[in-house]
Amino acid sequence: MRIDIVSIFPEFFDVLDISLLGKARRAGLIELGVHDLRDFTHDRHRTVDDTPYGGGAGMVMKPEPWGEAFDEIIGDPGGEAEQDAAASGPLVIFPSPAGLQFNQAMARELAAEQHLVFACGRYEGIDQRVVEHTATRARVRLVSLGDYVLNGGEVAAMAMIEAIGRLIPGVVGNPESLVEESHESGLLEYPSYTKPASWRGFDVPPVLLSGNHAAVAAWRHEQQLERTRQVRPDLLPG
Ligand code: 6GU
Repeated sequence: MRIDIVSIFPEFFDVLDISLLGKARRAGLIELGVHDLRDFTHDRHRTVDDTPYGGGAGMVMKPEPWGEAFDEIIGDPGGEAEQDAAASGPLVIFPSPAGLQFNQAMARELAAEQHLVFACGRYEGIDQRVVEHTATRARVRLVSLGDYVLNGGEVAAMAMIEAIGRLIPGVVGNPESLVEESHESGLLEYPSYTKPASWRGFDVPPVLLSGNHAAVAAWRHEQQLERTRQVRPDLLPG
C-alpha cells in the first residue's frame, strides 16, 4: 500500500520509522510519502491560512496550496479518465471531527486500498472547496476519530494509519493475533495472563491452567460478553 500524508507538521510522522510500521516500510509492504503543505506555497512567509469569509474566530486553510499538493500526489486525470480515476485511484481522507466515525470495520475496508492520501488540516479547517474539487478527481472521505476535539488532523491520521497498517497482510507477523482482539468479533477482548501463576496474592483463573481447550474458549467468550455488557453495552445486539 502507498500512503501519502499532507501536513504543515511533517515531522509528526517521523515516528512511523519505528515499531511495526517502520518494519513494514523497510519490508516494502507500506510505501510512505510525507509532504509539507508549505512546500506548495509561493510567498515569502509560506502562508497556508487566511481569515474566514463571513467572519468568526480562527483561521481557515487556503485552497491553493492544497490544490497544488494534490496536483502532485494525485495528478490530474482530466476529462474522460476522471471517472475511472475516481473509481480506481487513490482514496483521499480528510481527518475531521465532522466526518464519519472511524472504527475497526472501516480500518479493514481501508486496508484493502492501494493508495491512501491523508490531508491533515489545522486551525478551523480547510476551505470546503478543496474537498469538493478533490472529489472531482478522487474518492474522498471525511473521517473522525470520535466525539472530541483535536488541534488538527495529524494525531487522527496517525491513529488511522496504525489501525489500517497492521491489517495489511504481512505487517503483523502472526495473523492469528489479529483475530481475537477487541472489536474484531464485535466484542471487547478477553483478559490475558502469563507466568507466574500466582503474583502478589493474585492468581491466574484456574481454567486457563486446566489444559481443557473447550473450557478455555468458553471462559474467554463469557469474559468478552461480560466485559462488553459492563463497559460497552452499545456494542451488543438487542
Ligand atoms: Cl479526525 N480531527 C480533529 N481535528 N479533531 C478530531 C478528529 C479529527 N476526530 C476527533 N476529533
